[in-house]
Amino acid sequence: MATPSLTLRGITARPILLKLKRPVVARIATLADWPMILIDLHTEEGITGRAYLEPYATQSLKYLVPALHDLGQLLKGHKLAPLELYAAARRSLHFVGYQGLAMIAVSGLDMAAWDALARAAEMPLCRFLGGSVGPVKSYNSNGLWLSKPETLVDEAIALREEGGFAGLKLRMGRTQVREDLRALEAIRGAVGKDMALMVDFNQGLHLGEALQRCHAIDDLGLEWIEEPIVYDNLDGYRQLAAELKTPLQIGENFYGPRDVHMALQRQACDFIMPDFMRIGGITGWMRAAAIAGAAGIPVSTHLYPEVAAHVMRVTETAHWLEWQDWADPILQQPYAIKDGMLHIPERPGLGLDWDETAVKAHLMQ
Ligand code: SMN
Ligand code: MG
Repeated sequence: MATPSLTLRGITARPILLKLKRPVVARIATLADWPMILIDLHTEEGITGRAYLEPYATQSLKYLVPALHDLGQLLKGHKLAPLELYAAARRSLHFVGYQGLAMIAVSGLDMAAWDALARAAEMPLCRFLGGSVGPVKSYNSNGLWLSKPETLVDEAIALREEGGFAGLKLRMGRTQVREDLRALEAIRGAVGKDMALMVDFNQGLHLGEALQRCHAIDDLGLEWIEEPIVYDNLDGYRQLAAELKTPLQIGENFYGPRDVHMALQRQACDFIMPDFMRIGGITGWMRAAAIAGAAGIPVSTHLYPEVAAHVMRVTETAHWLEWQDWADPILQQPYAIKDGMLHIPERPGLGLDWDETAVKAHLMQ
């Protein structure tokens, strides 16, 4: 059957609020609630593209939901060509800036547009992008926040068992360096030396502290050290990357593919891990991945595991997918994890269909 050309009819964006099973407790913020925006992109042909955004701050829903509705209005009647929609949506918001909320809204539109096209073609998105359905290497990022070392042991084992994981991420940046070291030691003792351990400081340190603390963990065989300092201090990152043996990971705060280019030109990191709501959805990801691929830089993902799984199948230097099950409560069919691999379902597009009963229970008024 020929794939019909699609025409955008409008966007419905619904804000919901979930409770996290294991609250985010990071140096930079504590979050017990997990706000999400469910996007339905309607087409004249009756196909609906679906994607979600998870913008951390509940109050941001008040700005992002109308922005998505505005984009739907603005682009009504346009052919559903994601690269063209991306450009038009970016242009429409460039007076308020290319980054921040503007980019987050464009990213949501973009993911839903790609989903609609792949649904129309009746293919999983990874196949539509020229790849194949298959497993994607993942680490479990569902927990190990800044809690007491005693509780971390049980949690690390539970997290490993959630899907036979070979990688876990823990957050660092407790008041005292020795508390962080105790936490790391406890987790390493619990899960053994073959487990890949990533550590994330969530931008919590200034450069002086970062130099000390990163050197203090530099001989522990960690998979990477993530965001020790504020995300846009590229000179600081360059210094850290030059000094440390452990690979330095940044990128969840890159806004658009050009940020990848800038960070790599400045030699600010060894690895990158763009986030889908900031890098520009699937369009932004594909461009970012091309830049990293050309530079030989391994690429991991940040949040949005269901989207991540598809694009990692077509990413030249794919590294680790970050697994979180945080969207599972509102999905009809959550993705399956087995032997540390995320499995892409044989469903068209991203395969995200809302469990409307659960959505109703969490809808914000
Ligand atoms: C993170 C940041 C914000 C929300 C969830 C998780 C963290 C990560 O930096 O890399 O997972
Ligand atoms: Mg992080």
